[in-house]
Amino acid sequence: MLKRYQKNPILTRKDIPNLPPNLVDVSSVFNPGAIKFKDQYILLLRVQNRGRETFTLKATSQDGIHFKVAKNPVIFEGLEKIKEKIYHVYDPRLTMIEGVCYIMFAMDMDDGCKLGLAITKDFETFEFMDIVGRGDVRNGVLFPEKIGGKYIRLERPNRQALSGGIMTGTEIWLSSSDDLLHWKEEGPVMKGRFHYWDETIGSGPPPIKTKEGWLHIYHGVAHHFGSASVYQAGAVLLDLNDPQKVLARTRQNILEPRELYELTGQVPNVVFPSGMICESYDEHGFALSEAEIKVYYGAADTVAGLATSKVQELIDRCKTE
Ligand code: BMA
Repeated sequence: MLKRYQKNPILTRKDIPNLPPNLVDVSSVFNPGAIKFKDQYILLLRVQNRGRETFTLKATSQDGIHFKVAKNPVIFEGLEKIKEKIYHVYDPRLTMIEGVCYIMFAMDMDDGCKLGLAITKDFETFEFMDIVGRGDVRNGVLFPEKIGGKYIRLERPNRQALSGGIMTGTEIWLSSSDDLLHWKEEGPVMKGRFHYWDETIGSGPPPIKTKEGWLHIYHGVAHHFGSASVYQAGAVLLDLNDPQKVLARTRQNILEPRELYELTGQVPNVVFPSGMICESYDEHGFALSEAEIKVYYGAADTVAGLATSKVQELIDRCKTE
């Protein structure tokens, strides 16, 4: 189970510095990407102003709990080379591969949601690489190392229309690439389970490598409650050499909206994990089973929360019938 940090939420709109004209008394801060870099915890926050425009802000911390938010939004240099209109860049997922941080995010455009990729080596400058998922797709998440000589990512094609026309998805897929820019769909990894907690699904933070498999947290949405959708979190263990293969998956969720800040807000009933940091690895890059895991999540599309667990605890939870 994930345990909430007692003093949640860790970030609210009050933590976002005013920077006129765009950032003045903003509405919300949620769905942060997370990484540990040179002993600092770094979050990339999704911030919305009262025009419902989206900005990405960096926050840093020494302990992973108390964050200081930078005054200036992140600029993805090169984004302007995309000639089509980009409405929002959001929900960044951060993966470190050989010392470079890759940021994969969603981009709302006229013909649906795309995946964008940016890189940074210092968290001061951010370079936009390209659109790297051209169908309607969201929740793109890079693995921290190549598998079988290829870069690998999970993604969630949006092939299901909700009432109101919003596109979502019932399956998480795996894609592979030689250069991180051109991707080939390999096939589905897992499906939503109709009538239960995870009817539609999408990847959360990038997976972490454990001796028992890739440990991955995802979100599941229950749509069967009349007018309300409930966003929850679960976990899955994927095969180390063939991550398209699911070894175990939590039957019940490991975090669900219960606290007031998760139950009410811009979008009620939402916990949306987007960042995960494991505190210790062995010399071969495997997460230690006793290591603490910090999960950063958006709550009710309004604030950001922190919840923790241990590697082995989550693996055991995946295996529980
Ligand atoms: C999903 C995404 C997330 C959001 C969630 C709840 O489809 O748009 O960014 O947090 O819905 O509204």
